[in-house]
Amino acid sequence: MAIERTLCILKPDCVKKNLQGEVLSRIQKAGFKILGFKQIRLSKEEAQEFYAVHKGRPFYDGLVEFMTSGQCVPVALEKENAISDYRELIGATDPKDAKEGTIRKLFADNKGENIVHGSDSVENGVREVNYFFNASELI
Ligand code: 3AN
Repeated sequence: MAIERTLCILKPDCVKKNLQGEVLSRIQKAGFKILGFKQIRLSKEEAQEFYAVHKGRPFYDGLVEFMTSGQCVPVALEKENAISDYRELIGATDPKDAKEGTIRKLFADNKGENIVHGSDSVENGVREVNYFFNASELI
C-alpha cells in the first residue's frame, strides 16, 4: 500500500472541549505520523476557500461560521493507506451514523460540529496539507 497524506483539522468544538490531546493520542496510536501541526484561527475568507467545494449547499454558511468561531488545529498526517484508514478512525460525518469507537461517535455533537476534518481523496490530502503547511513545516 502507498504512503499517503491526509489533513486532519481539530475543529473549534474539539478545541473548546479540550479534546486536542485525546484525539491526537488516538490518531497516533492508530499509527499515523504527525508531520506538522499548528493552532490557528481561520479567517472567513480562508474558511470559504477551504470549503469552496460545498459553496451553495444549505449548510455552507453555517460551516464557515462554525469553522471561524474559534481556534482550529490543522495536523498534517502520513501513513500507509492514510486516507481510508483515517476516515475509518474518525467515522461518518454524522456522529449518529458513525461506528462505535470512532472519534466522531465518541466526541461529536452533530453533523456540523463533528470534532475533526479529514481529506476525502489522495489528491485532496496533498492539496489540503499544502494549503496549511509549507514544505519547511512538514518534517
Ligand atoms: P467529511 O468531513 O466527513 O468529509 P463532508 O466533506 O461531506 O464531510 O462535509 C464537510 C463538512 O461540512 C463536515 N465535516 C461537516 O462539518 C459539514 N457538513 C456536511 N454535511 C452537513 C450537513 N448536512 N449539515 C451540517 N453540516 C454539514
